[in-house]
Amino acid sequence: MDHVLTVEGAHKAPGLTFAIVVSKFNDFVTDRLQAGALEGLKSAGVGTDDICVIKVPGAFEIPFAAKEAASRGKFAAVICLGCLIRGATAHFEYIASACAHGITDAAAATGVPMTFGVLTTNSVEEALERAGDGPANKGWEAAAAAVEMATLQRTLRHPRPSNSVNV
Ligand code: INI
Repeated sequence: MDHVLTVEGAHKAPGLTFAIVVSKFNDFVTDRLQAGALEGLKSAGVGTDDICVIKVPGAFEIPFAAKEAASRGKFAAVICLGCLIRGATAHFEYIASACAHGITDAAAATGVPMTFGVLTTNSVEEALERAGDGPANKGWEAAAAAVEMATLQRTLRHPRPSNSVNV
């Protein structure tokens, strides 16, 4: 097989700036997702001064704040964190769908990568399982994906001569 040019993001992003949009609904879970995201960014070499945490009431409000933050042109990526628990949420499907589509639309409209750390679980137990310590925490996972996408975008926009073919 001939060499195929492959471009991917990095796992470190020192000097890049990130927004974390966190919903306060079910904060016994989202506080843990936020802690995981902060740990994930720290392990990627992102400085505390390069992180802005933005709090919103619920998952439904995440896309609006994510789009506003991205529109400032200051953030390399936006990490979106929330928690919807099916058993406790009559309109679970509507909010989950609006949140996911809203974040997708906001990223497309602004050209700023956004990652999805919004839990949609059947129970409190399932939510807490995904918000524990270490890289298995979905906030950490969303932060790691944001680092990868922000650095991927940087590479795609400013390719080095050696990897500039077709990108
Ligand atoms: N928001 C959540 O983030 N998680 C939920 O489980 C939830 N429940 O259960 O309803 C929830 N509702 C609030 C919603 O996101 C909005 O904040 C509210 O409808 C006001 O617009």
